[in-house]
Amino acid sequence: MTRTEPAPAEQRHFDVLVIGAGFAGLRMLIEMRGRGLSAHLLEAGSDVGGTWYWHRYPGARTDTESWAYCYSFDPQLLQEWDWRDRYPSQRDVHAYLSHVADRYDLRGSIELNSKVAAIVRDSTANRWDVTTDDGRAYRAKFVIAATGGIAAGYRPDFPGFEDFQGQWFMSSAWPKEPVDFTGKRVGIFGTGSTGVQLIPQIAQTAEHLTVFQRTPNFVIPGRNLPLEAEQQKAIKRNYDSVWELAHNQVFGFPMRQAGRNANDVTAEERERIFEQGWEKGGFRFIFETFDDLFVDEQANEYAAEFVRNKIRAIVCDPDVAEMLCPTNHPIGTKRPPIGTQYYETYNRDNVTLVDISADPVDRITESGVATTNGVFDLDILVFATGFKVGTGSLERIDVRGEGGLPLSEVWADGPQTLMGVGVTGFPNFFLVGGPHSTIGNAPPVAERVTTWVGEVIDHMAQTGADTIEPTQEAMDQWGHLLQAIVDTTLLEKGKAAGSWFFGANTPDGPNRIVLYAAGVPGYFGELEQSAKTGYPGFKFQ
Ligand code: NA7
Repeated sequence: MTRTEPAPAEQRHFDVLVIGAGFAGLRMLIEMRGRGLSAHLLEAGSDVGGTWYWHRYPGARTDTESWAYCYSFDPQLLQEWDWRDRYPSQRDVHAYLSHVADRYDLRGSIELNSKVAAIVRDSTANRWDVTTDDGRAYRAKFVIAATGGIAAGYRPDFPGFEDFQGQWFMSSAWPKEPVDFTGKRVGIFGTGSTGVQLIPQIAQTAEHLTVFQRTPNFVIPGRNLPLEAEQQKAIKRNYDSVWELAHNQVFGFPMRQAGRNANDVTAEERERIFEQGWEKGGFRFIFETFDDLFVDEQANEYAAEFVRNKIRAIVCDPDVAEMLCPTNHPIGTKRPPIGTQYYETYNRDNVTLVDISADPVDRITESGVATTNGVFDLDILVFATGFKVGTGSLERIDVRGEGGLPLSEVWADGPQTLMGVGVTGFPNFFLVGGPHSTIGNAPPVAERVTTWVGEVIDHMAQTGADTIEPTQEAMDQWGHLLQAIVDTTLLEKGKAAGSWFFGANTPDGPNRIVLYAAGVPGYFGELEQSAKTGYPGFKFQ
């Protein structure tokens, strides 16, 4: 019998291949086209959106105020797009990114349902060969990985998981059809930003919700509201100053520094200021109260105790309240979740909190979860258990640089990059929104990196350079700088509590800083300085 071999797939050639159609990838496609390059984008999902395509779990919403959670490059777009709420829902951000794809006529250059399997360097030809898991083949001079820093979902490997007979869901790959919790006994793992959004939503319809909490977090009320027409108009009139503020604020938010330290005011004044911040809600509680919360332990403890007292005031059962009070890390050293009716949810009769740090999970069973001291019968399990941060999304792809060197080998002990944009041994391979870029509001950061990449590609064209890659020495220095920055803050104290800032949230994580922690102005300054001074630390050939 003869077997018909499939015809080799036709290889399509581009100047630039972008991987991922989230905020970073779409903006990159616009940038590359604008600079006259042939650019093509491959996206694993069946629509654009990235995070805002996959994370469609109930309650999914940004923690950043809508008017700064968007692109700034087109003043017309800023004027024409209307945000409905203070914090846009997943649906609204997805609608925005879909609008962007249509508005700039990007869809013809985007292939959806295209899961990239391999990105392999052909050094002789100075090209990258990219293949999808269904055998489509591409070749490009530049590859830009816009695959997301918080994209590869992590599910703990509990013994017995495969025995579970009920339904289970991961927040990071939620089904398109709504999940009906009505009359169901639901268990959830994860009380980070995602769990905090999901828990109040599930509690509304489930017969019973059991929350398996390992570490309590400092949850700040978001105080989401519809945006009034007048407020929209005022923001649109002042967009220049919105971005001016955002680009100069540590997290990339349009907020001003408080201009005072917690130790410099009386106890009454401090309480009043914290109360005001709590009422304003969201990150304003952190950034508009006092400026020393991340650097002074005493100042941080004032804020932490203020939140604990709020928990004690909101949650009726004092034992449950104490279980919800974080004590093992300073506030902000793990990413604080922003919630809506989060603590109030624990006053419902159909919600039970289980402290699995005191009563650990023994195994998952056919009918639920067995802890050391209890058995919980459940119909549905939900995992909001975080991500393989930074490196996770690229680890799923077989990326091989010069001499066939796997990226997974270079990153075996954690990410190594220069400025979060390039890796030694991977010429003409850029990262955007990946590990080692700054902590902070993702869209402005993605935009800034995008223009840096666009400028450097132009610079190469002008100087006749064919390749760019960082030197090992420069990459090592960047790694040292990231640690030196952390040493000036309290952030290291979050590591032992499993902060994802260090990839310490997964058992095989790097346990060292995966982000530039000096924030947006410092990071933008590094990019600007690099461009102004001829890209030191990068080799051009
Ligand atoms: P996070 O913030 O990493 O939270 C993950 C949660 O899952 C957190 O409560 C973890 O507890 C919990 N977790 C992780 N592993 C386990 C195991 N093995 N058992 C029990 N519980 C576990 O992820 P999110 O999705 O909430 O948020 C990620 C970012 O997305 C967020 O910061 C925003 O930037 C947007 P732990 O605290 O580790 O004890």
